[in-house]
Amino acid sequence: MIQKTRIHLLNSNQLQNKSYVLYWMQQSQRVDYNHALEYAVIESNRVNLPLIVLFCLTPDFPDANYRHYEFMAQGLIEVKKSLHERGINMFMVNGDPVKEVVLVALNAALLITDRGYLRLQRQWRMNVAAAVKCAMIEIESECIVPVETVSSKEEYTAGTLRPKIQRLLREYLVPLKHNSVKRDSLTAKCDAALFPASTKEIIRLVKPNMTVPAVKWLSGGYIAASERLSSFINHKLDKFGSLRNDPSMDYSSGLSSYIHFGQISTLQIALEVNKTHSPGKDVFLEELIVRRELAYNFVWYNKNYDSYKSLPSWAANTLETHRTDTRKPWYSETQLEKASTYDPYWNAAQREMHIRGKMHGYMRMYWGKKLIEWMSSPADAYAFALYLNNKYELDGRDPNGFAGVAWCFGKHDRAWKERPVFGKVRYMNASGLERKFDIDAYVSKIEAL
Ligand code: FO1
Repeated sequence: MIQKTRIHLLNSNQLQNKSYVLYWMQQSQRVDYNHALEYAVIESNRVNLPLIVLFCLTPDFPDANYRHYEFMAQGLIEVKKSLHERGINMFMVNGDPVKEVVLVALNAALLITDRGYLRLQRQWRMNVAAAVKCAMIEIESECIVPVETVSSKEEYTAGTLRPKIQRLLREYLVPLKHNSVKRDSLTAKCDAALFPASTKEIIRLVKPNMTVPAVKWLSGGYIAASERLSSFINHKLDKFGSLRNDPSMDYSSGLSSYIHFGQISTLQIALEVNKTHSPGKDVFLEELIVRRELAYNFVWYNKNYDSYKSLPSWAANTLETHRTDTRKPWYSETQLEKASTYDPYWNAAQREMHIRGKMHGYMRMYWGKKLIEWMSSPADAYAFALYLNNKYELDGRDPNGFAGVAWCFGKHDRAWKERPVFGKVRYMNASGLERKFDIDAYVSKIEAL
């Protein structure tokens, strides 16, 4: 079932007398648990036209490099195969979506897309909707509860968002079934379309910035994501509540990169986890639903989500009051990027991100806090944290990444006892890591990479 609140008309155009229904797949790069795809299937059956799916490779996606395109391409090749098994043809184009999607939509009776939450994704959709002749409909599939249904404003903390989401879960935490396709599109024609059959071909088309290598330990796509999900439920979920924060252990789900590219749906993950009676279930669902959808609320309602200006006034004011406090030591951006500080824990975290494209969740907080301490101003620290996160993390350039960086500077948190440099923003230090964890074991693990 596709709840009405997931459906948004992006223009007031009519259905056109053309040859196909077009689904521009962008955010939700998957075949299972994709409300936009199912809606497109239902509509194409209703108007008795074949459905074709289009993905637009955008070579200059902000801050993206080879590491990210490789992972995304692995997923797309799988999507193409799975769509084919359902009788749906998938085409790709390469370039600016506003130009490319509009061209392919010239022959579309109806254009469907999924919802994207970041500024650029929203601009793309607005511009495409204004340029096409056919009706364009957006279906929200990335949030378990649609972002505007949960709340009509930016929320202060998880505490204010949680009850609003929880009371809607009964309605939204429900399975989504495949609809069968009446008219297949396997022989449908689409001008200007490309058919890359391998990740290599996709990379050849995109020609990404090659400065950051692909990761070796994780490959993209729904199959790998589903295997990871089962293995997480079977082997890690029970201890997730007690051990997820320990950097020397590996109790995270490892799903965030797949979620970032829409390769697996959080709705599917939540339903699978919900079936268990595991003691880790509630803590996991809090992170997967409440914390993640708080990040979506943040990027949706705060137009400065990728800037220091996004901070609540108490945090901005207290950091400003302490802006001229002495920073000692002080590191240059090069020293930081090369993980050459005096702090072995921070260096290990930076190295982990650099090599694996994924820093342990607890270390992400410590890592961000130290930038406040070591850089010339909090605004510089904020911009640099985002730069590193977006460049190296597989799941950077994402609402969770923007909210995670903002949290280090006080967003979604409360005021603490005032101290130098941080003011009332929460402080974290190395002795906390030493007290709580076998942090040297974490350092050794990273040194061995
Ligand atoms: N979306 C696209 O529609 N086309 C792309 O070529 C593309 C590249 C890309 C590279 C890195 C990255 O992090 C995201 C990228 N995205 C692309 C968007 C992505 O799939 C998500 O929709 C957004 O990042 C939102 O989180």
